Amino acid sequence: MPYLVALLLHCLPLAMGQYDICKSWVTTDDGPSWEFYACQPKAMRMKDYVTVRVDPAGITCGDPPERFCTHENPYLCSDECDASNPDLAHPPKLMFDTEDEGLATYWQSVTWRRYPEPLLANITLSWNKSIELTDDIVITFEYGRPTIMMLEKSLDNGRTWHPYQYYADDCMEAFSMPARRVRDLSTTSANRVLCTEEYSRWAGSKKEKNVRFEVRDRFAIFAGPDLKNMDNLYTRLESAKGLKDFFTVTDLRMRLLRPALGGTYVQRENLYKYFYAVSNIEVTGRCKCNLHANLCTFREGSLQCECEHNTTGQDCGKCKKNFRSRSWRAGSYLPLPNGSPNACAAAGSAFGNCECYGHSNRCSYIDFLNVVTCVSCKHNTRGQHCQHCRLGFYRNSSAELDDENVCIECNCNQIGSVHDRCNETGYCECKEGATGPKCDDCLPNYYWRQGCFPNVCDDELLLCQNGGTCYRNQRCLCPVGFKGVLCQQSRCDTDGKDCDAASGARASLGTVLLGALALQLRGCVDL
Ligand SMILES: *[C@@H]1O[C@H](CO)[C@@H](O)[C@H](O)[C@H]1NC(C)=O
Ligand SMILES: *[C@@H]1O[C@H](CO)[C@@H](O)[C@H](O)[C@H]1NC(C)=O
Ligand SMILES: *[C@@H]1O[C@H](CO)[C@@H](O)[C@H](O)[C@H]1NC(C)=O
Ligand SMILES: *[C@@H]1O[C@H](CO)[C@@H](O)[C@H](O)[C@H]1NC(C)=O
Ligand SMILES: *[C@@H]1O[C@H](CO)[C@@H](O)[C@H](O)[C@H]1NC(C)=O
Ligand SMILES: [Ca+2]
Repeated sequence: MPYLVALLLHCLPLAMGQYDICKSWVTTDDGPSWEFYACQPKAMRMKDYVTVRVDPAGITCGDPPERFCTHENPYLCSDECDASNPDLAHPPKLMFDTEDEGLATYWQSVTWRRYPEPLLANITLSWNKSIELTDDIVITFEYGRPTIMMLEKSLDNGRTWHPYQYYADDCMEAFSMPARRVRDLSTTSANRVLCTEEYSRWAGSKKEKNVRFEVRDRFAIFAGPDLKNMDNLYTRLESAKGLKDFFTVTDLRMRLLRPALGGTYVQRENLYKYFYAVSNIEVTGRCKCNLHANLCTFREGSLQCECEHNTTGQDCGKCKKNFRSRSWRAGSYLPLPNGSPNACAAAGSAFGNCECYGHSNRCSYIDFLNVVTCVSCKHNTRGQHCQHCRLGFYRNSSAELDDENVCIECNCNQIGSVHDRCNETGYCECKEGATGPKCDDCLPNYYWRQGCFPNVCDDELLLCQNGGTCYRNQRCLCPVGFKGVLCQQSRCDTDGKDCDAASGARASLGTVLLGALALQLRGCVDL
């Protein structure tokens, strides 16, 4: 029975198509064991998981209620949009509902009654998850497709936006770009952003409703017209720089820049027939899981990969804790047909037991020591297993050994410390008089001036005398007539000339001081 299960699982990759399973239990000569493969989730209807935002405020019709006409019947304006009436309202969510046969439900904008001011609307779709497109984006417009619009995409949850495709009935006029078709692109230009005129010309509002972003046509450049040769596409996705990212989005934005005109000119006398109405936005794609998951589920309001290969994160973009003996890598479509899982490895399991805690990808054998050692330890680590911190760094006690933040810089004060090394708790070795973890403070009775120096004067033991004042513990400012470190010495003691000069300054001194000075002066004259 176990053999049968093994056999069944082993056959699954073929039965289910490429990259559908992440691992299987296989029997080899050494007995049964797990085999791992690159894997990806199935493509899904992404409109079911999207959040939408329509800008600017007030662009949705019906508040206040408004009548509108159609291009087919421009003078019979009997249709009404009223946001307060569910039967007549056209809110954004109707772009993502499931349509009943034949009855389109749609979001609708206000009419172009402010012409010639442009009628602009942004429809922004957000998934809060990277998605890889697998089929065309199809936007369905009731009552005519815009004559100018633009598709933009974001790869970073809406922080930055990039043009994806331009659409106009005249590309040169609208965007100063030549009109091109995706079908004419080549293998080297498969990810070019272009302007197309295929979806903007007037063809009767009932006839051609769809605006496409042609994912299949771009895939077909590599995989052939019926996408039969997917192996070639997967090979190219691995090797061609930027090609995978071109089909990856977290957000999409349709910038509607000019509505359908139904003719060459805007008829000013009947502006109620110009507006946007979108009944459906179809986005088909799969969660981007870096080839480390074959399931993607909707949890806590967002899509999340169910990561295998001991990876974790919304996109399986990092290794699980304790599985960081080498750096994380995405799985690869190559070699065909099962790809490489590039699984994260448990501590101590890879590289012939040379553990590097994820700080190095390379080990080397040192012959004369007979040891295997990690090479080029990153993140300021060092040692045979990158298990120590480099000199000038100390161990972050709240981080695991395989954490990128495991080593913290000592940051010793260059002047106050003996060298730039510190002990295991980050304390630097201080020069005389300096203190603090980084040696940037002075001990009591020391003052800071390009290092710590013993106080010359203070308020306690080293008092300035004879009315002198202590300047920043560095020196006494002595009254005229006194000198010495603490102003303890009269200038007259050594040099009679200074005494005369001092008498001229009497007026500027306080009375008490003056008395003392007068006494001293008298003594001086007596001599
Ligand atoms: C639409 O979005 C673009 C940025 O992608 C912004 O510059 C523009 O002002 C927006 N237009 C409206 C009508 O909100
Ligand atoms: C986006 O997804 C992340 C990861 O699942 C989640 O933590 C975050 O709350 C989500 N943000 C929003 C706005 O839904
Ligand atoms: C992931 O870790 C588990 C538990 O240690 C192990 O059984 C499994 O084989 C690992 N998977 C891969 C792909 O390395
Ligand atoms: C220490 O490691 C923790 C856990 O990784 C991190 O959050 C913190 O920022 C690190 N501390 C410093 C000072 O780098
Ligand atoms: C580091 O130095 C400080 C200050 O000298 C000391 O208090 C601490 O115990 C030392 N830590 C270790 C681990 O030696
Ligand atoms: Ca609809």
